[in-house]
Amino acid sequence: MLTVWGRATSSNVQAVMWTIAELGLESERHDRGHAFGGLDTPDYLAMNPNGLVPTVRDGDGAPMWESAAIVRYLAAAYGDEKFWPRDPAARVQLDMWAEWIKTTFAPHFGMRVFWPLMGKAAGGPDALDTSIDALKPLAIRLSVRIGEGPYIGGQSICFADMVIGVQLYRYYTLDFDRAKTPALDAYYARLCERPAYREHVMVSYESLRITK
Ligand SMILES: N[C@@H](CCC(=O)N[C@@H](CS)C(=O)NCC(=O)O)C(=O)O
Repeated sequence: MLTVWGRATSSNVQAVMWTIAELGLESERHDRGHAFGGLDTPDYLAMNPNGLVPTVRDGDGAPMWESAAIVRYLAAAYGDEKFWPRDPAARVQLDMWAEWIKTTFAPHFGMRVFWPLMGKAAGGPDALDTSIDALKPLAIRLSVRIGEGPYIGGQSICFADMVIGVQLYRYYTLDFDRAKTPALDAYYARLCERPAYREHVMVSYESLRITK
């Protein structure tokens, strides 16, 4: 049994919950973070000294944090060869895109586009427009890589899709000027057909809107 601490509106929690669901694993999730609080207690900090979500325990195992590391753990521990290729040379071709979206696309999209559109000060009158423009080549790069897909690794969904796909619900549902990326659009549409994606990733983020 996996225990997950973290609110359903956190994209990092969503990546973990989506992976758990795709792998058909049993889990229980406890709301923590944002309006739920609970990240600064000694007990929580003993599990995750960052005071962030998600935190996960697999049975009596040591607590894990960092969502992409947790996705990789789950994939390696419970995924089949398609979900977690055992050949490092094959796996890195997928993992480099998982790492890229987490370290290149997501920070740019999250901090410079998502949060300003959700009411956070954008840092100057043209900052949001500039950031939206700068996001376009990143989306095009990912779209070219996805190509016909249907998934990042080809015919079967894998661990890297969890890290990549979790970013796309907000990307496609916010109202802003996106790059023309037919292959990425089709990839997102395929993800939206997956029950586990719909349940764990297509979650309203309205409660995160900053109103003051
Ligand atoms: N790199 C970490 C980032 C964790 C993180 O920033 N989590 C956010 C939610 S997405 C958080 O805990 N925010 C504080 C809160 O929810 O109260 C990961 O991928 O797990």
